[in-house]
Amino acid sequence: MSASTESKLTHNEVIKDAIPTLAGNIAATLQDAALDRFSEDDTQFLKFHGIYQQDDRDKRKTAKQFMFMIRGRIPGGVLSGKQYLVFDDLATRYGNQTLRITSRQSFQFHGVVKAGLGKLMRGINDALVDTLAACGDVNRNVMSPPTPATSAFGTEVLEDARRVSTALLPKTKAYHSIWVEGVQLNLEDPSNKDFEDPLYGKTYLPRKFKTAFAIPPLNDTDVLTNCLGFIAIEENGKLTGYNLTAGGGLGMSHGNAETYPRVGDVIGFVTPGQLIEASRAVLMVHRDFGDRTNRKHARLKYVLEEKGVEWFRAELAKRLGWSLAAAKPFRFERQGDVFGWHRQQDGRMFLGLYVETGRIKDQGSCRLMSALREIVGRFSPEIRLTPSQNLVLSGIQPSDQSAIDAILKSHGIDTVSQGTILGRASMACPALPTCGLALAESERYLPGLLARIEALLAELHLGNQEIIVRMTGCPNGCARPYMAEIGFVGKAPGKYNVYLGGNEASTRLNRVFRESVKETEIVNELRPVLTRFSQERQTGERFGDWCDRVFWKDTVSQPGGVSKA
Ligand code: SRM
Ligand code: SF4
Repeated sequence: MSASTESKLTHNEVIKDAIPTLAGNIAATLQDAALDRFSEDDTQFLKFHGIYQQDDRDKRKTAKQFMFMIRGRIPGGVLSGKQYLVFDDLATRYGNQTLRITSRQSFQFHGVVKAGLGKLMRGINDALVDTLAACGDVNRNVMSPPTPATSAFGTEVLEDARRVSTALLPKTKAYHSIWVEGVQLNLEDPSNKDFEDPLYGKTYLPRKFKTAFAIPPLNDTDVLTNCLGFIAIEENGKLTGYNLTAGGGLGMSHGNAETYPRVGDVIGFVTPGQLIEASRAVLMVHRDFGDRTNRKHARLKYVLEEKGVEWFRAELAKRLGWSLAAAKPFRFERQGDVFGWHRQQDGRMFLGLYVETGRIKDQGSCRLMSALREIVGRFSPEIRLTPSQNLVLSGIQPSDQSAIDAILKSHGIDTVSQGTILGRASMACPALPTCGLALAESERYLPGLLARIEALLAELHLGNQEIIVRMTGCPNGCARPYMAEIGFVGKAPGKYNVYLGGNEASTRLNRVFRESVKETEIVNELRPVLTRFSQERQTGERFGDWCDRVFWKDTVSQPGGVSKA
């Protein structure tokens, strides 16, 4: 690195270069009971270990109360019953007595204080799950279709997702040393002293990297919003390979036109045998061409947008020594989860459970956390977390169905009518009080807002109309609001930008409709548009498609962008 390049690099680049093991001073701080938090630099390293230092924002006015969010690496979102019970126990003992299903099929623990951090991390690893690379400038949790009945080759796709997840893991021994052995990484050992990751190099990626698999016609993983996507291709009832997509991503910043959400491009076709090599090559293009001087402009999507698809194909071919075959035809029709009881390919049953805003908890008469503990303890189903923050219990014997229904019923959950029509198709990010970046409420606010929108829809005789609604507390896009039929993006306390026009297949970005709308005005702003929709829609037409066909026809608002009107 020359001195001039170095001076332009972000601080994250400088510290990764200085400590490529990612060990920082974490082990020493962990053992120092007098400290309630880690240093600024160590908080950056902690992310690579799946840990975020946060503080309770509800309590900021009195004093900063530090706490930790821990995110699992759970490829495809699949856990055994035993592993689930460990997660439940750890959340109860060291967290805030809830488990948060994430929009990438993982679990997050919230509210863990430093004294409990080491024990919680040890517990996760003892259950043969880990949190390595759940956050940080590396490949994150790999998504795979969660529904056991999706297709005959769902298991093959899950195995491929797990292979890719393993192949793209960083190789530092710091994670094992700190969290499993409970000791500082031994820097006398030359393999640690001179460590450089064989795939990522010393400075890892310029930014996070995300990978997902999907099996058409279902796009339940929102595959096109990922840096790297694999769309399963079936020929004569067999999985022959995948169309590789690249350059999707959603994060943006308010008022910064150089940042924007982007739908990935279809690059070409790979066989299952070429999957790992191709994944590594895409990651290396990000490693070598991503912007290391500006973290807001560092995602792979900007490389694709600025250098173009043809350049990207050629760059991949250069690294692979072969060119990707032409992409095969495919078609996405819908996203979303399957709820209630269904038969699996193997004759056993699975149960899709709606989890409001992804939060497994006991609250009032709805005691989902206790119900799951009892069901998993007795019947040991497999647990599958969905990319829409819901849950599937799978591998259940048909004879156990009624007992499971009875347990859920006694905990206030009816498996036949779960949630509301909007609730089931919605997502919200955690936002306040845990997220340090939140500008407005999301998880705590969306359910009440949905009830008000549902009342409006009933008034307009649209009560049976599913509309995909997603909300985030800031423009980073964690609940993928830019793909929703109605997206709410936090702008300031009590204010949201409103987006309209995503589609059911999640292949189209929506557009900004109104900016900085006050909470109290949201329903009033939606009323005229939904009224027109009720009057002008074609038979069976969805709200997002109507917006795209009619409402946005004469507008200058750009997909995913900010209105120029
Ligand atoms: Fe996210 C940062 C939560 C999926 C884009 N995200 C954060 C942090 C860690 C805040 C922070 O950096 O301090 C949030 C923690 C909140 C909390 O208290 O728990 C957070 N993101 C989440 C989760 C839990 C939201 C959810 O409702 O489930 C999701 C965890 C997924 C997982 O298991 O790995 C989550 N985040 C996403 C997604 C959706 C996806 O990946 O499919 C996106 C948009 C897609 C993308 O990456 O482009 C997303 N999160 C971001 C960004 C913007 C990145 C960018 O390119 O600009 C940030 C901010 C950052 O990285 O600096 C962010
Ligand atoms: Fe936090 Fe913003 Fe992500 Fe919501 S979208 S979790 S507020 S970073």
